[in-house]
Amino acid sequence: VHAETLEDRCQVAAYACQRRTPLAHKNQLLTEALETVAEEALFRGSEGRGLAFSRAASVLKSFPWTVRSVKDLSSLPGIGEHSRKIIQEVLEDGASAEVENVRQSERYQTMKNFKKIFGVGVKTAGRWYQEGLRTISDLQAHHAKLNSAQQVGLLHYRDLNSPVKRSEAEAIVQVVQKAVDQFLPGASVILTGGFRRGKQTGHDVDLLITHPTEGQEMGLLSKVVSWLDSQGFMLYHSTHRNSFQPLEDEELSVSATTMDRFDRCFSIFCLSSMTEEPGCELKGSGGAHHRKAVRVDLVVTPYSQFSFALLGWTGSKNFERDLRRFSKYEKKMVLNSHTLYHTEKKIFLSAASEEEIFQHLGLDFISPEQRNA
Ligand code: DGT
Ligand code: MG
Repeated sequence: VHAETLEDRCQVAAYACQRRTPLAHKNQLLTEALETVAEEALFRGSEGRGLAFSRAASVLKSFPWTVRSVKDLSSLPGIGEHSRKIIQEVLEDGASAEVENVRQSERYQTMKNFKKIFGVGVKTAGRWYQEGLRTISDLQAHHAKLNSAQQVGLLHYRDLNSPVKRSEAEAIVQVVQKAVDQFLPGASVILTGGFRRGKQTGHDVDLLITHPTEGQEMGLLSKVVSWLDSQGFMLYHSTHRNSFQPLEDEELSVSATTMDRFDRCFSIFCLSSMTEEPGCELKGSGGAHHRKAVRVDLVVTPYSQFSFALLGWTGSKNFERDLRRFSKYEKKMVLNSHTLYHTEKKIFLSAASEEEIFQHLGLDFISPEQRNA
């Protein structure tokens, strides 16, 4: 047994699912710079480049110290030449000219604003930009270009781009639990996504619904959504039986049989709340009625798949991507939000908890709060 050197202690594992990544980390300036160029690459359709910058940022998020010099990077995996150059510029000059150019560019700013509309992805935003559209007002003037989801998105642009608070997410859990209780007593509603990783705000609310008796959950989602709609809780909803899997890299794309097959509903909730603040419209009545539009994803999962769904929906995206890459390249297994399949033994490995999935993969358990890769 050799004495642990400083270098050993600084050793950073290659896959995000082997690292502990807290929410608050020590290299914010660097990760923001890298994430800007990552986003810009995705806007240009360069997924490989985007992924490379995003991975470099993710590695820095797990690093226990503030990087002071590019020499500190020698023990870090996954940081390519280009990322290194950007890091060096930020360290030496306080900013990277390349990153600042991206931030100033009309195309980047426009794409970013368009992407903030619910229902708008890189392709749509890019097409609108090509057509000469630049502002949200331009879009309002060309309303016909928008599909129904995007029209609702535009209508609630401000609300949907103001952070969802934890208290708001919890209020939505209560509402959905009340709906679920009416149709299937004993079913649970679980808050996942960034909130489960300890974030205090999010861009949406990700909810899993399950029941301990396998099969009982079938048909539940449509009843719950109809009820929520009838009670005025829904501004928009779109239910899918077989959702498309945006997470997969090209190289990891899996056959239709292993894609997400949960009942899933993308929705926009109308959250009402009474405020105690004085001076609101309804003076003397003790408060005012406030309404806020909030993005909510509802996913129903059979109990036998719940652990996989929980692991898959807790994120972060970088953590999920590396879990799947690690499974495939290091373990010859296919992991998704339903199952874990051993491709050589040709068997499905069941799991009653997230811990068991990590065990199957030979990984140390990483708590949700440490999955902020
Ligand atoms: P946020 O909402 O901005 O605070 O951040 P997150 O981490 O909650 O991100 P979000 O809401 O986009 O997604 C939550 C997690 O769910 C994400 O880390 C990966 C997973 N996820 C998102 N979309 C899909 C999907 O279509 N299928 C599967 N299996 N997982 C998904
Ligand atoms: Mg989320």
